[in-house]
Amino acid sequence: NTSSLAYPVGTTLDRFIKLKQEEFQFASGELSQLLRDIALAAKIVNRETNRAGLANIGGAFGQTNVQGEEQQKLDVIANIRFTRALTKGGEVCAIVSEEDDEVIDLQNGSGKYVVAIDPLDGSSNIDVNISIGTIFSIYRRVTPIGSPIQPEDIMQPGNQQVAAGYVLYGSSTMLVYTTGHGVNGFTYEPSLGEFFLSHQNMVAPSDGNIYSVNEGSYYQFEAGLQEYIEHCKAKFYSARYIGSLVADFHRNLLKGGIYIYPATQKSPNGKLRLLYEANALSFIAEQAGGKATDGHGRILDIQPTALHQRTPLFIGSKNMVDEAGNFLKKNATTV
Ligand code: P6P
Repeated sequence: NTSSLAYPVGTTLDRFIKLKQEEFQFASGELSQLLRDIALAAKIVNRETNRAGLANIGGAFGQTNVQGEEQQKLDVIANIRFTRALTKGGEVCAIVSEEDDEVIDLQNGSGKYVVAIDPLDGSSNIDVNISIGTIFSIYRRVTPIGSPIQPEDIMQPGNQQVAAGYVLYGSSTMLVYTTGHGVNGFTYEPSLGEFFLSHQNMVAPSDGNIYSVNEGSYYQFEAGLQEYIEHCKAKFYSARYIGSLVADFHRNLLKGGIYIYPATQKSPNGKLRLLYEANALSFIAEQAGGKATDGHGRILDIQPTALHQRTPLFIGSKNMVDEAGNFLKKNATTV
């Protein structure tokens, strides 16, 4: 299992991708190039994010996206930056973005890959200077290269991902990704414009004592989940909920913990989207030895039926996700 190969900390992302490509014989390097394209866009969005307060690009953009959420200017900028980088990179034939109602067909006859992306998740946190993130999934198209994009190219279950990752624009900016051979984290050094390997072969603790859920919705939760939350309190777990999925997920990945966005009366399918939030983080969680379900079944096995469909999400330390699932099973009732 070469994912345990030691690479010197200080290896740049570019060098790491090249070394990994040699190990795994990526088809002729297109996926490597695609990962570099994403990293480039992340560096640009990082710079825009850091300037948001100064360059009068914070605050609402005045339009709403497909979710009916007020688009923040940075949302729009991030969407443009990632879409442009992926278009210019030449490896992608279609993009599914939280910010676009329809699939973006890049009309790229040689593009092998489909990218599903949330360009800037948690963007309501921009104006209050809380960490935000980009989340992305990469699939190989299933219809012949060069032919028109078909629904089956887009509506693939998460277990078909060839890569997935997130960028966390936090106290430092990190890019964390997997190609199905373990999870590796890179920290950005703005003065050098490089991501450096800082978290090699990340492993999620199988247990933890952090639970992340919006308890303001407690009375909308099904009985089993209410019982699980009482169980967490009885065990003196720590409640940590930033309101920014990537930040909560990343902390729980490192320290152990569970993040829950469940079905509620207001959101019977939860709030998070399957294609460009849950699937990517679930792939990463599983590659790090963690687990991700919708409370009952494996997220990665869900067959998508709608572009922006939502799913409940229980994700993080394996034993905690299992335990929460047992509480739900014991009290199975409809919301
Ligand atoms: P609530 C941000 O809008 C987001 O998509 C996630 O980043 C975050 O975890 C969640 O929604 C917060 O939602 O309903 O608890 O405010």
